[in-house]
Amino acid sequence: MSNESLANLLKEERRFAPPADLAADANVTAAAYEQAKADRLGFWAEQARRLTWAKEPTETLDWSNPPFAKWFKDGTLNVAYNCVDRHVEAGHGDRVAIHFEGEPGDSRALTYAELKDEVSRAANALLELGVRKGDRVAVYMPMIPETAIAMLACARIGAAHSVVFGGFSADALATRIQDADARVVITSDGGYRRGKPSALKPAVDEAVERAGIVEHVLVVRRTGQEVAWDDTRDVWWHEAVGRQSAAHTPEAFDAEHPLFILYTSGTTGKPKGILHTSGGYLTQTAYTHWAVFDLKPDTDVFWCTADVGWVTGHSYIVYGPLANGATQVMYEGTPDTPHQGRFWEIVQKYGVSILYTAPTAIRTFMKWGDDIPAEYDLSSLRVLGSVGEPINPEAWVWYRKNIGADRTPVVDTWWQTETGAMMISPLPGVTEAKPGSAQRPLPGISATVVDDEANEVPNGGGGYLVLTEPWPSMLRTIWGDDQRFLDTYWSRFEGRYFAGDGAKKDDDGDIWLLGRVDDVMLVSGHNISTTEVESALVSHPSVAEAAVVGAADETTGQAIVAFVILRGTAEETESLVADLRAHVGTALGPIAKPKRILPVAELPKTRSGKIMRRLLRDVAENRELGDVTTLTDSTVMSLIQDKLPATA
Ligand code: 6R9
Repeated sequence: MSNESLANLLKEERRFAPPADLAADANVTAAAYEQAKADRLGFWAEQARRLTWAKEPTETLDWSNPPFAKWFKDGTLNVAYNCVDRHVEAGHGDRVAIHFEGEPGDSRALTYAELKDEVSRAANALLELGVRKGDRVAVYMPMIPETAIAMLACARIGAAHSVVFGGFSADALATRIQDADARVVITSDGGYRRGKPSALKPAVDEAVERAGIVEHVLVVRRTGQEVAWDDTRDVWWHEAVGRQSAAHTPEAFDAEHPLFILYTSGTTGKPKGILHTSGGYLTQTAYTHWAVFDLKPDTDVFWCTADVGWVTGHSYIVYGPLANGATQVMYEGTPDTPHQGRFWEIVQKYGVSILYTAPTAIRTFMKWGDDIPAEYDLSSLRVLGSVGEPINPEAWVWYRKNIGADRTPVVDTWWQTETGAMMISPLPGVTEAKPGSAQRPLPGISATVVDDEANEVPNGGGGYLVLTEPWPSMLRTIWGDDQRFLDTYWSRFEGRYFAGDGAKKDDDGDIWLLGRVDDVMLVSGHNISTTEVESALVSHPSVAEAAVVGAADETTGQAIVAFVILRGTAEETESLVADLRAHVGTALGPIAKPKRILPVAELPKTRSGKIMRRLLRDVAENRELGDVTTLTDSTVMSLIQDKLPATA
C-alpha cells in the first residue's frame, strides 16, 4: 500500500435515533462509556461478576508479558455450569433454552433443565471414552442441539473443542484434527440441507483414516441415512450418551484454561488455530450479548442465523446467550428451503425479538423482493444485528425498513474470530445510528485508525484498524505457534493489535470499516476501498449485490472492475452499465468509477458468506484461478468466466 491513506469517499447522511421506549428501558446507557473510560479494568472486573465463579478472581489483567494476556487468572470457574446449571438453580429450569427448528419442519424445545441433563450425560460419555481435562475433541456437525450439547460437554470436563464447519471437506477436517491432536471426533450421520439429507459421516471416515490418530468417533443419528461403521472406533451418541447418568459434578478450572480452538481459513497458508480460554471469553461474550442486543432474558427470543461452525455461532449461539440464560431459536437449514419466506416464517412462529444475521443474507433477501417478508408478522422484532462483512448502507436501510418496520435499531457489530466477541458496535438504546458504520468501540474496548507510520489519523482520515488495549475475549495465541501469533497480529504496529481491516473515521470520530486491507485498490495513486464502491453500486435501484476488485492496468496501476448481481426485473443492457458507472461517479467521484462492470448471476463466497475478491481478481486479470477449496459453489466461477469477452 502506498503512504496515502484510504480515500474518504462515501458520504452517508441518514441518521436513526434509538426508539424512545427502548432507550428508556435499555440495559446500557451512555454512562457505561464514561465509567469504562475512567476505569477500564474496574469495568471488566464488574462485568466478570455476571459469571458464577468457584473462586472469584482478585486480579483482572496480567499484561506482564505482552501480547500474551492473562485475564482473571486467579479465578476458577466451570463454563458449562455458567451456561446451564446455574440457571436451573436460579429457578429457570423450565425456561426454553433452545427452540430447534429442523429444515424438514420437525421441531424440538429444550429447557434449561433438559439441557443440563443432556450436557451432563454427554460429559459422562466423553469421560467413558477416555477424554480428559486438557484434551482436544473435534466436532463436525450439522446445526442441531447436540452440537451445542457436545461443545458444552467438552467445556464441562475441561477438554477444548475444535469445531470444524460441516461444509468443509474431509481434507480440511483431517488437517484440523492433526493440528489440534484430537483423539475423539463428534459427528452425525448427516443433516438436512436444501430439502435433502446431506451426509457427514463419510467425510469423517476419510479424515480419520488420513489423520491416523483418532480413537473414537461419536455419531449422532439425525437423518437415519446409511453409514459405514467401524465397531472398534464408532459409537452411536444415543447409545453412549443415552445410557449415562444425568448426574455430573462440574469441576472448576482456571480462568485461563483453554476452552476451544477455532481455525480461521485465511487466504494464504495453513489455517490458524485461534485459541480462546475460559473466564475472559465468557465475560465478554455474555456482556456484549446482553448490552448490544439489550437482552431481557425473561421475555426476549433471540435468533442468530450463523452456523455453529463459525465464531459467531460459538459466541452468539452457544456461549453468550446460554451464559445469559436466554431463550433462542436454532435453525438447521437454508433460508430458501422449502421457500424464500422461511426465515420470516420462523420469526413469526417463535416470536423472535432479536435477530442477528449477515449482510450476505440481507442482500439476498433484497434480491428476492420486499413482498416476501411482507407476508409475515414480524412485529415481535425489536433489535436487528449484522455481522460478517461491512454492511452496505442501502442493505442496512432495507433491513431496518422491511424487516424492522422502520422502527427497530440495527446494530452493525464488528469483530473477528480472533477477538472472540463484539468490539465495535452501536448500542441500541444509546447510539444515533449511521447506516453502514459500526461506529464506536464498545465500553471497555479501545480501538482506533492509524496510518502507515502508526500515527492515529484525525477525524475524516483513513488507514488501518488497530486495537490499542487488551480485551478479555482476545485470542491467547495461535495453537502451537506463538511466533505466528506475534508475526500476524502484533508486528505491523508496535504494541497494537493489527486487525487486517481498512477503516476510516468520519467527522464525528465514528469508525467505518472498509474491508480487508488485502482487497484495497490502488487507482492512480489513490487507495480506494472495495466496500465504498460496492456500497455505491448497491445504492442503485437495479443492483442487489456487488463485488469490486482492482485489476492490473497499464495507465492507472489498478483499474476498478465491478461484478454486479441485478435485482429481480432489471435488464442487463449497455445503457444500464453506463448508468451504473455514472451513478458511482456521482456518489464517490470520478476516480471511483469502475472501468468495467460485469453483470453476473452469482458471486464467489466463502462458506461463511464473505465475498472472495481474490478469485474475481484472478478472473479480471485473466489468470488461472487460485485455491477454490473454501468456495461454497465452485460452478459459480465458470459462470463468471463465461461472461468475460475473450479479448478482455
Ligand atoms: C465475526 C466474524 C472477521 C472479518 C473482519 C472483517 C469482517 C466482520 C464486520 C466485518 C465490517 C462488520 N467483518 N464483521 N467488517 N463490518 N460488522 O465475522 O469473524 O469470520 O473471523 O471474520 O470479517 O473483515 O476482520 P471472522
